Amino acid sequence: MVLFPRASVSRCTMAAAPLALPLLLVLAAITTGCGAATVAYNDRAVVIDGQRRIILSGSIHYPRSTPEMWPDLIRKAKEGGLNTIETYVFWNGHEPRRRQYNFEGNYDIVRFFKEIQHAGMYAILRIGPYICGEWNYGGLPAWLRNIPGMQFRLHNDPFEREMETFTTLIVDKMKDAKMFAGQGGPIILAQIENEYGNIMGELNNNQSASQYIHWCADMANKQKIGVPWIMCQQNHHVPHNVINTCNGFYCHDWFPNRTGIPKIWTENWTGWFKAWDKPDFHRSAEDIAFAVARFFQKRGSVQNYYMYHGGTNFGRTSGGPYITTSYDYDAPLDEYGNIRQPKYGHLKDLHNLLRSMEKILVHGEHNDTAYAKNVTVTKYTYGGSSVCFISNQLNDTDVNVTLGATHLVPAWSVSILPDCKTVAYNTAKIKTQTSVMVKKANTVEEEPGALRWSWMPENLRPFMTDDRGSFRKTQLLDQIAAATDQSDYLWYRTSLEHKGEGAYKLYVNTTGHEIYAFVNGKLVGQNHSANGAFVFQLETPVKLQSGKNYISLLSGTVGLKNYGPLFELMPAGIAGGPVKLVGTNGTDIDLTNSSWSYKSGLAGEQRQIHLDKAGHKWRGHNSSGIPVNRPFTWYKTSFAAPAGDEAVVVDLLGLNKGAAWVNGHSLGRYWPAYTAAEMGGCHVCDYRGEFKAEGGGVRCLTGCGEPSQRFYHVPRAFLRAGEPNTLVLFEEAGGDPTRAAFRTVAVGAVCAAAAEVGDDVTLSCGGHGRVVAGVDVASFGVTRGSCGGYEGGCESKAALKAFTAACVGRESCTVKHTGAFAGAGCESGALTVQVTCS
Ligand SMILES: *[C@@H]1O[C@H](CO)[C@@H](O)[C@H](O)[C@H]1NC(C)=O
Ligand SMILES: *[C@@H]1O[C@H](CO)[C@@H](O)[C@H](O)[C@H]1NC(C)=O
Ligand SMILES: *[C@@H]1O[C@H](CO)[C@@H](O)[C@H](O)[C@H]1NC(C)=O
Ligand SMILES: *[C@@H]1O[C@H](CO)[C@@H](O)[C@H](O)[C@H]1NC(C)=O
Ligand SMILES: *[C@@H]1O[C@H](CO)[C@@H](O)[C@H](O)[C@H]1NC(C)=O
Ligand SMILES: *[C@@H]1O[C@H](CO)[C@@H](O)[C@H](O)[C@H]1NC(C)=O
Ligand SMILES: *[C@@H]1O[C@H](CO)[C@@H](O)[C@H](O)[C@H]1NC(C)=O
Ligand SMILES: *[C@@H]1O[C@H](CO)[C@@H](O)[C@H](O)[C@H]1NC(C)=O
Ligand SMILES: *[C@@H]1O[C@H](CO)[C@@H](O)[C@H](O)[C@H]1NC(C)=O
Ligand SMILES: *[C@@H]1O[C@H](CO)[C@@H](O)[C@H](O)[C@H]1NC(C)=O
Ligand SMILES: *[C@@H]1O[C@H](CO)[C@@H](O)[C@H](O)[C@H]1NC(C)=O
Ligand SMILES: CC(=O)N[C@H]1CO[C@H](CO)[C@@H](O)[C@@H]1O
Repeated sequence: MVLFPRASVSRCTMAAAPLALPLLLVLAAITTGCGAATVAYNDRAVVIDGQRRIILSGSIHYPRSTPEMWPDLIRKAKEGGLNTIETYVFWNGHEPRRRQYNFEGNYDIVRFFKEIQHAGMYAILRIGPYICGEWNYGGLPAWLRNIPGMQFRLHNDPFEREMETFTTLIVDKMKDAKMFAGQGGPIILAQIENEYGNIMGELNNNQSASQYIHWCADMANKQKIGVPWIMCQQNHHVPHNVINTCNGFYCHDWFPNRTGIPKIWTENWTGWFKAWDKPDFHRSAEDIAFAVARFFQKRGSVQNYYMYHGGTNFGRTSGGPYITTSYDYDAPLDEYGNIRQPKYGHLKDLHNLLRSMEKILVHGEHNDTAYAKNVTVTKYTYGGSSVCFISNQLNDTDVNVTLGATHLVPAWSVSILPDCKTVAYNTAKIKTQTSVMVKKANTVEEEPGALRWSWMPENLRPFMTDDRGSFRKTQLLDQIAAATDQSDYLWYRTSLEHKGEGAYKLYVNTTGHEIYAFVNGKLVGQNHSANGAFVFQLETPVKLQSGKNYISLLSGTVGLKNYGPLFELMPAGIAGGPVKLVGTNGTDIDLTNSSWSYKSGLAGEQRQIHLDKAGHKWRGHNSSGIPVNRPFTWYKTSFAAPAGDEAVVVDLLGLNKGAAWVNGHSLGRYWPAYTAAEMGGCHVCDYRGEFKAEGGGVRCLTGCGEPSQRFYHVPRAFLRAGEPNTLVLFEEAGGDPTRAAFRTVAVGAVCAAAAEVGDDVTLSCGGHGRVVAGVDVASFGVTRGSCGGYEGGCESKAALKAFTAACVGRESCTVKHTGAFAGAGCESGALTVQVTCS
């Protein structure tokens, strides 16, 4: 129900004069014509054009999708009940080399904000420019480290100068495009720095850190953007001229540090990111809805989902250390932009309800009453109307609460009563369908083995014997210092004279993330670090020949460190070694201070083999096929784009580790040979109780013991319809590409339940021309299995017949649960239906 008409904010309203609103700190008074909006705030809300607003925002990171996907993602966010889109700004993507900028393609940030504006939504610009974000180097360009005197994120001229230059560049771009609210644009809030509070704590709040955070706030305010600046997770030493905000899984018990500012939740984690050694994290729709409802129950008014769409780490400079190429995040929109049900729909229902109560929530008098231990009733009253929340924070006990009538509030849930009498929403009662997505083959051509491959060896020779490195040093250098992150790979080579033949153990002490060792051109060993264990060693037996011997080491990174105080001091590669040949009889040869020759990147990277240019000599198929399980091999195939408009993925099971490109566009790193760990949370899933991403309380994990990422997103924009497309792989560790296959992502099974007679059951195959092929289950008391594999309970012939008649052959259908469905012998109550789409 709607108690007040939705605040009709005219984007043409002129700014109210500050004096007319004495309680408001009016930050923007830019009234440059039609469309300009003022943005201010008070202790309850962000105030836009004099109206207190609820901000329901979702993070969508523009480089993690393609510009072609943006309008659809933003539209789905809006239809999901959001009114704001938030993004970080990705400095190292925009300035890969100093003063050489990239604002093209998926880095076209202005185009992204214009799409938000076209959709009629607000935007939050989180410049950082340090962003963490599970992004390579936390968003900072690696070249920063080569500037003398550089200390990241502390009070020093070199860092502050570069940070100000970049921040100003972004602000100016946004001003030029008239993207700030005062100019008629969508941006209502901007962020400087990111989660610095944690870092300050770890640095014992030292003076440089404190000066730096105040410098950040002053520098930001100097930019005169006309909208408030926020700082997230900065609970102490908060500069007076910014708003501090909360990040976390729950923020209801958090309040800002000073009065007069609203309660803003910048990162409400919808799930969790994935590392190469980890299974998939899932945050249930019930728990995230609980967290959001609790936040609004406790005076929250600005909340952002991190992430609303996670997306993909395309390109080697996207993903942070050990982060998978998929950045799905278990978000309401999946990696490919499909609606994830029931999470999306369950939150949409909540958003629509909260927005219908906007006026009361942001103006109302409020009263919290402890009904019982951990059971709280909150009443907001404004203009003679009231809305109520009942929260039950007990994690294992349902409670009956009398308010108007008696309401059963399940454990770990919040009920919302827009009239303080009837429950319109309970966070634990999901009415939305569950959709199970499948990866399907469309044509014979997409069956494994159908692709024809050619191949090419990576040319290792130059780094095996002769001396054609870029430079030499009698020291083992860190990879970032030596090569400024221009490639994942850095070659180190040295030589030594040996009298007679000798058997040794080659010992290399190195850091994130992998190492290959060659002696006299022959691969003798490899190793990689386990996630978390950054330092690791390679120990492998080697034989030296009489005379000159060459030791060639290839070090590789999988995303650079992105977090922690002084993370620029964290090395990558064989920083300082030692590298030794350990003799069998105690005679060691220490090579640490030998003359080392360096070369960044692979020969194939320099030759841009991924672009499949003329002149590259690919070797074709012969009767015995192509070499498989051969390290350092390039593979190429051509394929037809799958028909239709569903998302496309490539299944790389059988490959080991490397990188993939389609028509020259990077799909990111692949590593299907990495198996996700078995963890405690693999086999338990209960939404009740605090969600955790670490330690004992982890649950609801899937994909345990399976390849941590098998499918890789191929955006439609990378493909050409009606002509051959090229897939190029660089297989570093040795794998078999012949099993690779293209798939499309579609709704497979759909399930929904009706708790009571009279409830509507709506099922949808999600568009793209998919229709219900059959009704598999329509029964009472289903308890075993999950959607897609329900083992029916007590089957209702009447329900089966009704759903078959209404749904089969249709894209979507709605059937009312009637008393007639409960047949002989079947318990009445919850009815569960499962259909298959095709
Ligand atoms: C603050 O910490 C940084 C980094 O450890 C250090 O360089 C600096 O000397 C410290 N400053 C003070 C005043 O302790
Ligand atoms: C913020 O709150 C904490 C205690 O919760 C306090 O230590 C700190 O001084 C407060 N004020 C500022 C401006 O940080
Ligand atoms: C809050 O609600 C309780 C229970 O209805 C009532 O006893 C109390 O007087 C209210 N407090 C205020 C300040 O309105
Ligand atoms: C009550 O809620 C608090 C805060 O979430 C929690 O720490 C505590 O364990 C809860 N108590 C019970 C009995 O569930
Ligand atoms: C709540 O009340 C209903 C109706 O009186 C009763 O059947 C049910 O057992 C109660 N549940 C709890 C958890 O107290
Ligand atoms: C191995 O390298 C790391 C990182 O440079 C260093 O901290 C550690 O001391 C080294 N270990 C040995 C045994 O030298
Ligand atoms: C690889 O590194 C791990 C961890 O340092 C070590 O336990 C293992 O022995 C190493 N394997 C080889 C072949 O060096
Ligand atoms: C063993 O030690 C002797 C002398 O200490 C040395 O000459 C010989 O080369 C060593 N053998 C190996 C296999 O390292
Ligand atoms: C290598 O050089 C460093 C710095 O000069 C020195 O501290 C170290 O002892 C040397 N190591 C060996 C094995 O000579
Ligand atoms: C066929 O290709 C394989 C693998 O590259 C190679 O080992 C073999 O020599 C080739 N055979 C012919 C007849 O060219
Ligand atoms: C439920 O809460 C209790 C008391 O706070 C706690 O000991 C227990 O671990 C919680 N259970 C879950 C599943 O979170
Ligand atoms: C980085 C961060 O904010 N972490 C917090 C996330 O939320 C959990 C649970 O609320 C906290 O324990 C973390 O400290």
